[in-house]
Amino acid sequence: MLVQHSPKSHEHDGRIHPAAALDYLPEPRLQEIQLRRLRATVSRAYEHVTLFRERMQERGLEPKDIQTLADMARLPLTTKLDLRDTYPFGLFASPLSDVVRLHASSGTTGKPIVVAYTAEDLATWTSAMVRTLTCCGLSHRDIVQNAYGYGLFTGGLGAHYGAESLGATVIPVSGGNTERQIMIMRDFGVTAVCSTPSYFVHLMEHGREIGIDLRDLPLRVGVFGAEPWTDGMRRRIEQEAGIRAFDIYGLSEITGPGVASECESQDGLHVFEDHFYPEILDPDTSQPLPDGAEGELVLTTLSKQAMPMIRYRTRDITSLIPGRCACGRTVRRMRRVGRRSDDMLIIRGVNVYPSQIEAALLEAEGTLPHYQLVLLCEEGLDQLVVEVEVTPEVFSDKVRALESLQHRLSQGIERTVGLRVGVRLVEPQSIPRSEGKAKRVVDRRSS
Ligand code: DLL
Repeated sequence: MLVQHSPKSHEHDGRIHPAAALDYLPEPRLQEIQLRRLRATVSRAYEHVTLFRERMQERGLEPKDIQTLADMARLPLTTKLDLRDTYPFGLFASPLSDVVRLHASSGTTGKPIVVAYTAEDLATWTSAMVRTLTCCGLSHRDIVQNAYGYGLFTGGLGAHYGAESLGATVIPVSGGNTERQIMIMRDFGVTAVCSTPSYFVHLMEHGREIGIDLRDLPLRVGVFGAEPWTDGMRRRIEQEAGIRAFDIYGLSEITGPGVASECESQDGLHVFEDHFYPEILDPDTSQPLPDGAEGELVLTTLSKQAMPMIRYRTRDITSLIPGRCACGRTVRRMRRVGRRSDDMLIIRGVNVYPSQIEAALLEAEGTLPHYQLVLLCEEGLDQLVVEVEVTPEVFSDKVRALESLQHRLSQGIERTVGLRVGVRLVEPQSIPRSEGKAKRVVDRRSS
């Protein structure tokens, strides 16, 4: 039986969650809060985290030297390597008896990194997620299908507690079991889905296969993050599902999802900077860059107890957007993260990022947003082959039509990245689907 459809355009009834009011603080008040919290965080880390204290001492710094927000630049940077070197608990500033939750992020190599939360940290995280979901236009009236993975990954539980605290109805379905996801979406009258954008594309596709067009359902919002995705991908999703798709950003080391979120303006992501202080550094020189300049995002947690992170190098490349957002929120915005400093491929001397390829592929009609970059080694030279699925209609076309599409894609990529790469059009469904973060790069150089 179908639940009564609620209207697609869904009005707030004016009930704003108290946490969301923090997005509108006047700037002087915000800075006062930031400075007070920064000083407390530095003192806490100095007192309880050996690595941080030693690095401060090497610089001849003491917590009392941090007098203004500008003094942040004097503090030592922290990297993922520091987390690995102190595995598992070496950066904790609270005794385990005060830690109520651990998460871990596997990354691509070696040991996972472990992150810890006190009860207060969980409350902070939840309130940041309430603000995220409010930014995406959700309220207590929404029925939220949470398809982020539950477990050590922070996406599932982060979105779960945020949506519950907002007062929404949460369906903790987790990732996977695509058939059941579609059934739930339809039968429960789901109005919002939280998932990675690539998994949502898979859901849309599966819906189509079994004759369900998401545009006919009450679904109206997608809360998408955990991996890079382009504006081209957003347009495809919004059009094909009849929803508004928002980008949310976060990382385990800082808290999980809930660090920054797009709002109704879809013009950059508001950073919840009373808790997570952003800086942009030149990735090579580590010098601070001005607003508007692109560089590495470095974040400092201002409220975390169990595991304060001071000037953590995220490796994510973005910029802070000068000026105020049309939505009225006062917290600053960052551009969406299109790439990481470590996901750059160097092919025949040219720097290539997967997101540039995605943007070029999505400009052409006839392709599906499923693609993979395959690295090969031919005659001692690295080669990149872009495999992209084509629509069933195109796939059954004449060879000449396929060749022409292949040529257009190859030219489009060459225009975007300045490099001629191989393009291989593949059958629908031939690229592996992921329930979480998509794997865009496959390295076949040694096989
Ligand atoms: O991916 C937390 C998260 C869960 C964010 C759900 C959003 C939604 P990690 O597994 O630690 O945490 O991975 C963090 O993922 O440094 C970025 O490189 C990437 N990332 C996260 N959100 C975005 C985004 C979660 N919106 C790493 N756009 C980060 C681009 C993103 N990259």
